[in-house]
Amino acid sequence: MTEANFQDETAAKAAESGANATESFLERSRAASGNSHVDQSRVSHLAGRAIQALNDIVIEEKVTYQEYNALKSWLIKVGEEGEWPLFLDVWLEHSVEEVASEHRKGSKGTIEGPYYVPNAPEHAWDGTISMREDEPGTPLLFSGQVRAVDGTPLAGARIELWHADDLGFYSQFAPGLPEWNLRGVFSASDEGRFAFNTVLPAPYQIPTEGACGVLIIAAGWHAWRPAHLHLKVSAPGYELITTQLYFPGDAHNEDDIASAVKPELLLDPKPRADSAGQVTVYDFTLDPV
Ligand code: MBD
Ligand code: FE
Repeated sequence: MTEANFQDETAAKAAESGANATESFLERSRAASGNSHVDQSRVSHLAGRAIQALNDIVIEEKVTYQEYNALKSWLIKVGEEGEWPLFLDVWLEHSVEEVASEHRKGSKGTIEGPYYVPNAPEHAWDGTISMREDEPGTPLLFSGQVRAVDGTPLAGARIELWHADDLGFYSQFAPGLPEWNLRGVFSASDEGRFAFNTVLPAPYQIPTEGACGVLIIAAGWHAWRPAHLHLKVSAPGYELITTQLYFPGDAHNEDDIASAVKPELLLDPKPRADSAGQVTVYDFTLDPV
C-alpha cells in the first residue's frame, strides 16, 4: 500500500466511525426504553433558554442570511452523516459531566464519548484484553486498586476498559477490526486489585471529512484528542464512574478538542523492567450511592 492509499483508507475508516456512533447510540436508547423522558416544564425551560441564547447571538453578532444559510446546510449535514453523537460528545458532554459529578469526593470522571459499547468480554482481575495476535503498538501493563472514599478495598469492583488501537481506531466503529478488540471488563480481586495487559492507544483525530470535520476546517481549529484510555469503574453500593486516563507529554493534553482532560487523569507510565513495553499504576476511589 502506498502512503497516499493508506491515508485515504484511514480517512474513510475515520469517517465511518463518526456515523456508526449514531446507530450505536440508538441501539442503546432502545434497550433503555423509557429512560429518556424529560418533564414538560424542564423541556419548556431548557429549550426556551437554548432558543433565546441563539437569538441573542444572532442579534449581538448581526448574523447575516449567508451565515444563517451556511448554518442550516451544516446542521442538515450533521444529521445526514450521523454525526450528532460525535458533535455533542466533543463540544457539550464535558459540561454535562461536570454537573453530574459535582457532588463526588472520589476519583475524577470525564466524558464517555461516542464509542462505548456495553457487554464486552469478561476477564479475571489479571487478564489480557482482547486483541489481535499481532496487535500493533507498545504493550502496557495497567494495575491498581479500587477503594471506597473511606479507604475500604472494594472486592467485587469491575473495571471496564475500551480504547483506540495504535492507529487511533475503535473496534465496532472503524471497519476491519475484531468485534471486541481492545474492549473488556475485569473483575477486581478480593482486595479490589486489578492488573491487566493492553497496548498504548494512539492520539485520535476527529474524522476530517464529516460534518464535524468541515466545521473544524472552516473555523481553522485542530481535530485532535490526546491518546486516552476509557474506563468505567463500579462496585455494588457505589457510584459508577466513567473516566479517561491520559499520557504525560501528549501534544494535545492542553488543548483537547473535547475539553475532557483534567490534571488528576494523567498517568505516570514507566518502562517495564521484566519485559518490553510500559507499566502504569492508577487507583480509583468510589463514592457510596
Ligand atoms: C473519542 O475517542 C472520544 O473519546 C471522544 C470524546 C470524541 C471523539 C473520539
Ligand atoms: Fe475516545
